[in-house]
Amino acid sequence: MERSLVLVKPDGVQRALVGEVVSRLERRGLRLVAAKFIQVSKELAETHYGIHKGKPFYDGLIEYIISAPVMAMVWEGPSAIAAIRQTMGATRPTEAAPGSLRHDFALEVGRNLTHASDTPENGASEVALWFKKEELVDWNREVDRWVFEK
Ligand code: IDP
Ligand code: MG
Repeated sequence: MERSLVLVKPDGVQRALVGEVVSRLERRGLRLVAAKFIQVSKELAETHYGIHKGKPFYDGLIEYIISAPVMAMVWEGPSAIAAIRQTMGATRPTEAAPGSLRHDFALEVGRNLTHASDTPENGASEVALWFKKEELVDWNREVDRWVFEK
């Protein structure tokens, strides 16, 4: 079972797309583990996007992510990393597959609505960065055996 941090970024919140993102992940069969609606601090933004420091878009990216509240979530499932990134679509909305969120709702890379972890290892470390252990809910979803093979 893999876990991913998922963010509905400020543009997604402002455009009232939180429900759309949650709905698509729920319908996919992924399981919600944690959620909180927060104003991101500059410190958290810089730690989260540390890998992009020095790139031309870095300053704008930090400004973007702290410009308004975000919906931060943890979702899990088998192959959750690949599944969620597929549901989000490619980083550049004009390259995102038709039917993906970024295809259906976005135009520009700097306003691409969501974040999802890119590897299981980064998923684990991003979940630990954004959530306290006690915020992660361990629950039994009755439908799991009809969604997960094992
Ligand atoms: P990802 O969000 O699909 O994993 P990354 O390459 O990790 O994409 O980049 C992180 C975020 O930085 C992107 O989602 C996007 O918001 C922003 N970003 C990436 N490349 C550019 C760019 O060329 N211009 C502006 N923003 C960018
Ligand atoms: Mg990334």
